[in-house]
Amino acid sequence: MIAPGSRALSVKFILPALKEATDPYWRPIKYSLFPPLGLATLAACLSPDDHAVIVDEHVEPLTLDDTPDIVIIQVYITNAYRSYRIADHYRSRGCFVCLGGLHVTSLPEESAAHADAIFLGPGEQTFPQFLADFRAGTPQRVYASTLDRTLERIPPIRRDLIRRPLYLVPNSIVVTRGCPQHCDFCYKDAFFQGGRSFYTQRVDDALAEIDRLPGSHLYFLDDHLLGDRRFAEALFSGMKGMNRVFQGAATVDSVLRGDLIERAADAGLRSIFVGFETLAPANLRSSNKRQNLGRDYRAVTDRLHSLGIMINGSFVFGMDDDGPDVFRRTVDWAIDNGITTATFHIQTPYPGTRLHARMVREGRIVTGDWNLYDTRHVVYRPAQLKPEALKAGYDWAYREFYRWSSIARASLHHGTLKHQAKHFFYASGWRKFEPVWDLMIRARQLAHVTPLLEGVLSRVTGVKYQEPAARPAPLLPILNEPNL
Ligand code: B12
Ligand code: SF4
Repeated sequence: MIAPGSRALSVKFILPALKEATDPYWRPIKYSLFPPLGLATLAACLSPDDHAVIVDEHVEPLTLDDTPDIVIIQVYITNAYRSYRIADHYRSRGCFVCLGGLHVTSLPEESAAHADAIFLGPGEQTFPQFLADFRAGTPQRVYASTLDRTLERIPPIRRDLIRRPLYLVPNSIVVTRGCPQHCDFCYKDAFFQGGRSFYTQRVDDALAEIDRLPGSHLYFLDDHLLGDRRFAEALFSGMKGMNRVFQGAATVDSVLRGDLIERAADAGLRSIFVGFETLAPANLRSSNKRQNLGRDYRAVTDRLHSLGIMINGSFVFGMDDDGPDVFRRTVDWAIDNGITTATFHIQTPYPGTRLHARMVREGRIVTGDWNLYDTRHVVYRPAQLKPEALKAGYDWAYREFYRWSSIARASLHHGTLKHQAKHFFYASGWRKFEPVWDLMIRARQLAHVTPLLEGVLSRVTGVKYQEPAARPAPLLPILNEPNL
């Protein structure tokens, strides 16, 4: 191993690609969407003299014949095996290898066998500590993020290390960490164990970060952009006049509560990822998705449509209350309610989650092959469905939702021609023109798509948000529902 000291370090940050790069489900466009923000966040902790490079194997080749002082690898469950092979390779070349991320936090012992140091939880506090230890010649084997988690006073993310032309959405951004909810199937509680599990940047820092991003389009990758009302209100108020259009994610209840969603729309929110997950209350109860219980999903879609916000609905198949009719019911509901794009998942018990612990207790996990934990394969025994029926129903749901006739039917849900056209082009562009996307990616022409995307995300309603005192009447009766 190279002896550490006070000299400048060479550090290679790697996001390994998954095995599915070679399988029929591989969709280059999905993996050319967002740059590796987590790694760019860590790179900001280096000294100005250090030399850093970020390689995202989803969009560029990874060369393995170098010998940096430190190799940092981000491990998701579906790239875990590839991550370990790369880690073993660099360790055999004498490099110091650090593994971190969601999968390492879930299964530290498995990962530790391939690393000189492992990192559990978010890295904003542990990585600088490691760098100091490494320079002092005393790196530890395990760094666990627990107390004093914060996004305050962290240096600006190293966007200069991101090769923007390789991504459709180079302006992705995260201004919070975690989520205030506790769904049993979610990675969140395990990853943030032992400390705060939902916290935000300072609003000024978030606005400064937005200001540094060129163009007008932004994609917030936060788990729940509306999770902290005060933060979100201040953020949206600061964004007014910045001439941005943006996309983000939030929960069903947060869309219905108060007037945050109007403020978001007014600041430029044009499309939102919403975790509907299931239409069955029993499933919501058994997965502790309490924030969705008793909520009127239709009111959510109506409210978002009235504000001209497109909806990417997330739905999970194979929960214990799901029978053979779940696929047709869910797809029909999504189309009938004008959902713009849908993300379907086969329920996947991630190690570290309460769902996984329950499935293990009940003896229902059928494979520990992490490559299959991609929400497209059945890795457990469903309660009511045969595994083949679950897989077939999932495939059917995607085909059915994205048929031309279904896209047209869902588009017609909207009142104006402009709104209908926007729905139609966005939904079909995302799913129906894959060969064109592939060509653009290969020709490194993704930057030319951004203006198109910004055009599609332009405002379709004339509704402008007004502060409550200036507002003559509620925009929709539902907004003033007292118990929401
Ligand atoms: C953007 C995103 C994607 C992008 C990935 C883009 C990219 N280049 O990273 C795309 C669309 C490709 C994607 C695909 C998938 N995703 Co995804 N994705 C996300 C999302 C929404 C945001 C990631 C992000 O940028 N976070 C913000 C940054 C700042 O945090 P971070 O990346 O975690 O990095 C921090 C720490 O992890 C840590 N860290 C990470 N690595 C290391 C290494 C070291 C050494 C150290 C010190 C620290 C450290 O420090 C960083 C700063 O705190 C997350 C949800 C989430 N909120 O994280 C899901 C998420 C990561 N995805 C998930 C899944 C399941 C998938 C898919 C399998 C889903 C599917 N059916 O397609 C695929 C496969 C992905 C793969 N590569 O294997 C799950 C992962 C579950 C798990 N246990 O692994 C998540 C958590 C969503 C969820 N709620 O379930 N995804
Ligand atoms: S609301 Fe979403 S991000 Fe939050 S705990 Fe539930 S699944 Fe996870």
